[in-house]
Amino acid sequence: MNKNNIYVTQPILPEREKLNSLIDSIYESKVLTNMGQIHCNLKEKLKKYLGINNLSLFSNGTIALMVGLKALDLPFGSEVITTPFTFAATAHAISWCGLKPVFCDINEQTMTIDPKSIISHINDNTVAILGVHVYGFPCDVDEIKVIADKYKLKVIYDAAHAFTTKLNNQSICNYGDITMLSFHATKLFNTIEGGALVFNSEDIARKATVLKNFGIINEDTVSHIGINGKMNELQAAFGILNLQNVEKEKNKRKQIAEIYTSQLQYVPGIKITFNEMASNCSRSYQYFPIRIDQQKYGISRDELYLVLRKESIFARKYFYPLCSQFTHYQDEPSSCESNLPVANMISDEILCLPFYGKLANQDIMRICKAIKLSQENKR
Ligand code: T4K
Repeated sequence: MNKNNIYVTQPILPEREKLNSLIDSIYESKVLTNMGQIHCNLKEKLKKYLGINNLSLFSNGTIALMVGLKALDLPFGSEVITTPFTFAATAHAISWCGLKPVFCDINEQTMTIDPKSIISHINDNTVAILGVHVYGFPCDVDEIKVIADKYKLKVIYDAAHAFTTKLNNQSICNYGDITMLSFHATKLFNTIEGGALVFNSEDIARKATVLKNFGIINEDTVSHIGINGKMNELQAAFGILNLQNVEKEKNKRKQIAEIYTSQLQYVPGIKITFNEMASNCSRSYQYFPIRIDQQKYGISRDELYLVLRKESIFARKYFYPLCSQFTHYQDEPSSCESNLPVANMISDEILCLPFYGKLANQDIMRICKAIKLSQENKR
């Protein structure tokens, strides 16, 4: 990586001395994985941090999501309604579990799954709804609950971007049957790779915890077709230490978000998506997505992306292409453009700007200047 390049994110890292001391304890115990002491400590700390009762740690968010779906015992081949405006992992986890993702459209303000569109895709094969709290915008959890109760559907949330999101002063993980968190290096809170499931039922929590350990109950009994989804001790050590720095990182990102907003909110054709967030939600500070209205801005999102790259600024088009445009899904009836007008529009307009605590003020100003100049040059 070139030192002068500005990437979309940069991970927080534990202090070396503190990490060394945890590594010493791993060397001493010789326990490297299989739910050791550091793993158990992290689990308890996360439960406290999130204010929840049932949580299981995983080696990454994708495996967590797959195990979550498996734990719900959904019939093979049945349909799960989801959003196409997400990372590949969401739709792929559904497919890997032998289920069928059915894409519905999203709400223009929150960019999350649209309840009206969910209803229009429900049929006799529908068994679950998988919503994504994209960029930390909460899905319409109340409306989704009403729909799920009415049609007897399970609800799973992908909260990969929503570790610190709160709705009505409660963690967003309190909604749905299961919520998945990602602790990948690119996330606000990271364990290098890693993830978790949060459950509203102890029974499902117990089952998912067995599933992530090959389905092993004890030395004599293997009760399920499980997989290896365990978080190891080194990942957990990163987690214990990074958790101490999450609030600090979040506050720095808050300041950066304020600078971006003040610099860019009056640039014609630039929409700061977070200006649309409802007042009962608190932000996750995971990404800083803007939308580019080509008519008003003068150039397209793709052109701005290239202008920034020339300046060594590596913004990212999360999420373009849509999952519905991937080779494997593109021929599904629910993938056609007319079914997903809002998702297609936003996927062509979205750009996630570099966003991390160590982003220097002069770099933020450089990014804002490049965005303003591209617009002015088109006048
Ligand atoms: N659901 C949703 C909605 C998700 O967004 C994701 C993951 C998942 C599920 C699955 O969770 P996990 O199984 O990953 O736990 C990245 C991440 O790999 C992925 O975790 C994330 N979403 C997705 C949105 O972004 P890439 O291919 O864009 O990452 P990459 O390697 O290009 O990294 C972006 C930039 O971050 C780099 O240009 C530099 C910086 N970086 C990255 C890494 C990995 C670092 O500075 N250090 C690093 O170690 O996918």
